[in-house]
Amino acid sequence: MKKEFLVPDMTCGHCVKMITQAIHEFAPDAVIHADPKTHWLTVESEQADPQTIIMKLQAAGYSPQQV
Ligand SMILES: [Cu+2]
Repeated sequence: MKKEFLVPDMTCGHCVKMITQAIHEFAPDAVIHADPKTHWLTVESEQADPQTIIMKLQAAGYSPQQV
């Protein structure tokens, strides 16, 4: 299943790395596309539900919005 988020404070490659790690920690199957220029984050995963993704990214210091 594919989930899309807008993460305004994902602004560089470091953010992309941190966000990718935070998601892979609980959903190793996730295929992640993250673009720091558009702040768009796409997560394809059977394991990761949107609420958990938002919670984990907030814990990592980011402000994701589901779109
Ligand atoms: Cu950054």
